[in-house]
Amino acid sequence: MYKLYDFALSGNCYKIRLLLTQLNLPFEKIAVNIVDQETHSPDFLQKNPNGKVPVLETESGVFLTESNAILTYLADGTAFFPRDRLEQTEILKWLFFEQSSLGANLSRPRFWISVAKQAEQFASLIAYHQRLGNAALKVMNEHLTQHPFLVGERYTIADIANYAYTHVANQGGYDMSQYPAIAHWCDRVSSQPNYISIHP
Ligand SMILES: N[C@@H](CCC(=O)N[C@@H](CS)C(=O)NCC(=O)O)C(=O)O
Repeated sequence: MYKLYDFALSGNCYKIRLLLTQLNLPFEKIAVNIVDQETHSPDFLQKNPNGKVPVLETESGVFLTESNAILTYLADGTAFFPRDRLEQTEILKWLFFEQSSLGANLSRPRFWISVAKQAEQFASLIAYHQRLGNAALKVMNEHLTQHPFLVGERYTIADIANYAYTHVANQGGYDMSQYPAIAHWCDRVSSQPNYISIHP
């Protein structure tokens, strides 16, 4: 059985919980508290020298890291990552978009505002990330006015990766009423079979 080194509030960990569940793959969750710096213990650093969750341990004891890389590993050979070369490239484009333009700009304000409750202390960094995050959300919203899902008119790991932090962006002070196409897409994602919420 897979073992997922997991932090419950993390969108990056949620991506993996959601896909494992939608693939009907059983897994054991091992809680790692990032607030208490557990990702920097010598034992954890053996699993991921970069000191971050999620980490997925395979049945043969290999430790996989980087949430979007783990998604491609799990989805390989399934409808969540279709074989077509162009579709795969489009999916990878949205996985890289999430890592380079979206995820951290949504997750950092969310962490400071809703988890650490340090909004005042981090006000200027929050504003910096929100400016970049809004630019990325605008790109997604425009794409989703023309398409029901990010790639190939169907639900794939591109949607899972980008949904994880977008659907809770309001917790990072984002005004999501500016993005109606994203709201409809979130409804389509949450209606998929075997959907689970980010909240355990
Ligand atoms: N690019 C990585 C980012 C992982 C990441 O930032 N994980 C956070 C939780 S969401 C973490 O473990 N932070 C602890 C730390 O950096 O000390 C991924 O997609 O997996």
